[in-house]
Amino acid sequence: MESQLKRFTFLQLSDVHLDSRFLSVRLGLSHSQRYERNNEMLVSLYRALEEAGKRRVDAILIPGDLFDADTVTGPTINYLIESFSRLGDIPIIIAPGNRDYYSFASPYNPKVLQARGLPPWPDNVIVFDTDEFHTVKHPLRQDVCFIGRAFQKNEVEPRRLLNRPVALRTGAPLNFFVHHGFLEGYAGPDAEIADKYSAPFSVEELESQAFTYSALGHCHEFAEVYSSAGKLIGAYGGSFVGRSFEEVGPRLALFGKVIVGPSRIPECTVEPFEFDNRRIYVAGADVSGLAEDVMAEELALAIQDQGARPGEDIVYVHMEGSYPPEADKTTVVDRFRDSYFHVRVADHTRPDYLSERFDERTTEGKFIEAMLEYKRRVEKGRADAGVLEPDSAPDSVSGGAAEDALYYGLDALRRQKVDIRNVD
Ligand SMILES: [Mn+2]
Repeated sequence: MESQLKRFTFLQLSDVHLDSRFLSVRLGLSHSQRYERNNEMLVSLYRALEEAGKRRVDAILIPGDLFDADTVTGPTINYLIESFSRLGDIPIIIAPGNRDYYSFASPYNPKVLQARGLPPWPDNVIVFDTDEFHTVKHPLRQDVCFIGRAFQKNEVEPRRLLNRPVALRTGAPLNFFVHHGFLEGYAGPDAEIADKYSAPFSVEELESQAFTYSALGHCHEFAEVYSSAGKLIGAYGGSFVGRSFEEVGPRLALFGKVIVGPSRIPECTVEPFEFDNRRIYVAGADVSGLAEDVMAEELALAIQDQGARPGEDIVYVHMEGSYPPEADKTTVVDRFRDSYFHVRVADHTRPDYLSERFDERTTEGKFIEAMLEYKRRVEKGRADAGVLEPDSAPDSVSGGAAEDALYYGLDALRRQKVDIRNVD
């Protein structure tokens, strides 16, 4: 019977990265798009909090990287304070991550807010502020505790924090772990990013702890964590909004539910929920040998295949191949550019100059020969020096750069106009 069951519900969201600089660089958004996007991110967050309020969840769990501490603005903090205070007595539990780290200058610090002329965090906001694990009681529920810690700087945390039992000292039957760190075995697209391997832990280490459920942050793909017995013991919600081309498709927050039945063993479930109206998609096409209109069609199809929604989404198109030197590529992208919120093109195509015959006595012929020889020389020099990674010696000329120079030169000779390749 439902009356015999104990229920606990929550909203989990993390890795929102409000006001992160990153948004501007890779996506190539214009100033006004960036402004719009920043506002939309706040609105998406507001929508999530509103839904949590409507559902009367028992808590909101934020396992880190809510904002980027170094760039977050006063108005954004103010907006968070206002949005959180609208939730009344629903507790919001924050475990600061490496981006929203709790330093003496952190906006989480009440003294900083006071100094900046901002209102204090409302009473329902609970922020872990030391790098040791701490336990806090749910303000309204005797049977519930939260355990967490804070990053105190934006640095990799090398320690295995879960390799011994975290002391709960609660006596409460339901213990929620709110934690920012890297789960070994996580295989999302961001798993290989430098500095991701921070505060590492294994499933076994997590399972050995006495937590009912672990709300996890830091990894940017939604991922559930199961015990060896097949029970859900935690989850990453993933990044809350898409900010880069590694964060494609729907971005999620989680509504979670824990039910304790007659067996007294808690059963956890999470339901993903998408709040942001925009998604990022990546599409690519080889346009070799295609006429302009076919090229445009090919690219449009590649974008549609990924599931990008016209008018709403941000699309990254990767073009490769070679095309006839006389083709006018400039109008190709314009045909579908306005169909999406934003289209970013990485153009790795080349005019097909070298497939033509060239007379060795002409300026072009001599130039091509000299540049090909130059390319061979720098590549050999690099190989001799043991430089294998194309990007590892940015100060010296690479074979790729020599080839770029060759094509730019031919552009200039043939067409009196140089197409700078968009190399991201
Ligand atoms: Mn992080």
